[in-house]
Amino acid sequence: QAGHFSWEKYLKETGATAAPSSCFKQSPTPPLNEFKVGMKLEAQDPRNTTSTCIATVVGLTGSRLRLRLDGSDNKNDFWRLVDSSEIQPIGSCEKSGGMLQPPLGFRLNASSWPMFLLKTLNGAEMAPSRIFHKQEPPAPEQNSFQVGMKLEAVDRKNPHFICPATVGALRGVEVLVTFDGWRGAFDYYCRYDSRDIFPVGWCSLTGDNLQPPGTKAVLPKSLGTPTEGSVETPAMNPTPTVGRPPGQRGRKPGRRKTKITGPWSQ
Ligand code: MLZ
Repeated sequence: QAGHFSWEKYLKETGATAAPSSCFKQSPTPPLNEFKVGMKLEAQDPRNTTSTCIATVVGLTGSRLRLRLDGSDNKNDFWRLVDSSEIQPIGSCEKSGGMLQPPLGFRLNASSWPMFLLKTLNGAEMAPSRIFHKQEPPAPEQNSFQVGMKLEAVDRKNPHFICPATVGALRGVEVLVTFDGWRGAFDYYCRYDSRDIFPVGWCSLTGDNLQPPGTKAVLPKSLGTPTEGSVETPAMNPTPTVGRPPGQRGRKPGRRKTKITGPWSQ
């Protein structure tokens, strides 16, 4: 299913243009991913960004790593580009005078952290420093996106997915990322230099898995009512994406309908 989406045809059909790669804070040639499942590294705790923690690579997808913080559960995995500044080799934290912290939601008693850390690192397969990328690509000088331009973007509600998207609006240094075919349920604003947005063709270059656009028609605001006659795909999305207040659209919290399986799961 995913393999059948063609940007070339899609851009023709929609008469849209791709955002030029100079708009993005991404490397023109995607960074090589030489990590292996099981390798350990240091990562910022996404839920507590002042903490540096130990993480294990639990999956690989294109230029991204699926990471799990050691001592955390398997419900809070997160994805990072291999050239992210939020990951570094084990030992970096100590070198710069810091201390490794337990993740938010550490499943043991806080007092057992030092011993847990010792055991975790003992005999661990540490990702070698040479496979890390020295620095993130530079950010473009300004927000040069334009409304209507197409791109590929991480679905932040389902961050294992990268999906076709369109710039829906501009707001200073921010861009509104709208997901094609999903009627707004997954849309978000991000900075123009966010690491979650990529030029058209990124996934095919990196081997990441680009999702096809959704099948829900976006109607003009004046016509959009909870009963609009759009193409529904009940198997994919049994929850209506309109008719609930903004901010509560999309999947209901805590009720994931899609079981995540695939090359990214352990
Ligand atoms: N079918 C799932 C995932 C939707 C992904 C949309 N990405 C823009 C759901 O409805 O939650």
